[in-house]
Amino acid sequence: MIVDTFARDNLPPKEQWPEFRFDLPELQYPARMNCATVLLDDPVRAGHGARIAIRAPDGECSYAQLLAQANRIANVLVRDMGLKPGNRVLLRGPNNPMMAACWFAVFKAGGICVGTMPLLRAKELIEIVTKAEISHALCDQRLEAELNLALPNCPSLKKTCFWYSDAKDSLDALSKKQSTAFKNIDTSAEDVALIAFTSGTTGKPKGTMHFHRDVIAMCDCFPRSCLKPTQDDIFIGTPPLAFTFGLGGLLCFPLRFGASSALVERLPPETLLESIRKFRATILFTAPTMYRALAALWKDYDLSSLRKCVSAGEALPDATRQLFKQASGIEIIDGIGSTEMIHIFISHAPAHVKRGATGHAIPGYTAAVLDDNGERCAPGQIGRLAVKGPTGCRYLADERQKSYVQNGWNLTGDAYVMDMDGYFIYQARTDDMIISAGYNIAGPEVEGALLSHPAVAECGVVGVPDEERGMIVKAYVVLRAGVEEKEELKKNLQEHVKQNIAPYKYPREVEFVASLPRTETGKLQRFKLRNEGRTAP
Ligand code: 3UK
Repeated sequence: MIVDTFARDNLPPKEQWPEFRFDLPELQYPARMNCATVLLDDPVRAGHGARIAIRAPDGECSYAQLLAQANRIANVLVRDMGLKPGNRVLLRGPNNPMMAACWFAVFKAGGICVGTMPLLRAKELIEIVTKAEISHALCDQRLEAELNLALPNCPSLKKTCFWYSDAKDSLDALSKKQSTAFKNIDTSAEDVALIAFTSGTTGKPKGTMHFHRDVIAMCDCFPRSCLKPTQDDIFIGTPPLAFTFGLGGLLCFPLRFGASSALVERLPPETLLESIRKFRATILFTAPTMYRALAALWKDYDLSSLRKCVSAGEALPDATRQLFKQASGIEIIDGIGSTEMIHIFISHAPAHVKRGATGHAIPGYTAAVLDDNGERCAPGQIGRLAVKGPTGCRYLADERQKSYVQNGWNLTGDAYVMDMDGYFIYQARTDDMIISAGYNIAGPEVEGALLSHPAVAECGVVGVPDEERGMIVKAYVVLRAGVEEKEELKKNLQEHVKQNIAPYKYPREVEFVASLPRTETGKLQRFKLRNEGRTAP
């Protein structure tokens, strides 16, 4: 069925794959499956068509309507744009119903989705289009300018179509002329369905390849064991669909459980709270810093509909967990996931939370903390986090496959500790560990201590070079609105850290800043803070 074998041909050699495990009854999948059939056609066929699938500020759309629209777009892709199964399709747009329909249209036509964060610039688009040899693009009209800047340097990209546009050849106009029926391509469960580029903070982007089966497996692991959604749930959140955290939480999970998703394009804290209220959302997906911002504004909104909150993307400091719980009464579900693993693999149900811990390996996954020789560390000893399960890392033509996958394990690049009860406790990214005067210090632990001080809104802790100690701990601190930047407060914060964690970890330098550098996925860019430390007078 697959005509264009580029993705298959560029999978890593089998001996470099992680070990895949399908140890649960719900992970026994047929040899042939198309994830769009499972998530969209099947529920409509089963009589679920009239239920709402997507809610948006300008209206809602049922499962049947979403299916019809995805079918029309699939017809445009195949009949007007000449898409062949296996071709890569660039998807660009904010989270909205048309974007959702496009994802399914590509899956249905046997194409491979390559979602891109709305804020990416031409240079980054060129890298992605070139690396994945992308031939087609579906793009929100409002992002046209940046894509056009990239096009002259993207020779493989032959066909582009824009939506939310009045043009005669817009996706809107072309799809209206097409039939609402489409016969999905009969893909193998092991055909590549999407290539997700990592939001990595440094280096050339890596494309991670995921099969049709992986899309369904991500729905059958974390949500089933920790989130337990029902068909009445209304999902909402901030991650873009191009980030697999968002693709799962805001599109695939709701559909897998017959529920609905409220897609809102831009969600600064106030808009997010207003949208939760308006849509009566019940499940929220966002990043730790957003939970801090929400806690401060909570009392001004009626948020009684909200039942469950998921945090991922970076470590959830316990201070943030407690602050949010005081404001909302809700125990956040923390989960670590990665683009390579497609979604969350260590997490917890709200009732099994342990302060400071990410949780246990979720059913379907196995996790371990390994030392530099690949042996398991004793409980309490810091090592490298390793996981395996039904999903795993397959980079598109990339030497770095050998460092992410070793001896069948996926090594995420995180330093972790396992405690006596098997809880996994995050320390830092392995290359972010600070070594000061011979001591190993994890920046996030110091950040956690600072965040429990009432004057601190946000902070980032890194090691900066120091003649005497090799490195010293430096904290960049954003103060809460209304708090004055005083030398005295710096001393105060240092004292506060010494009172809360081992005193040698306290930040010898504290600098007040207006904001911290973050990626579009909410991650602190520590390398930028480190570079700043180097150039400071
Ligand atoms: C870090 C966390 C501590 C960790 C992601 C959920 O973040 C996602 O994917 P990325 O490829 O980054 C992966 C890395 O981010 N991280 C993520 N969550 C946590 N660290 N606690 C957490 N809860 O360093 C990891 O290796 O951008 C998250 C679902 C899908 C995803 N793609």
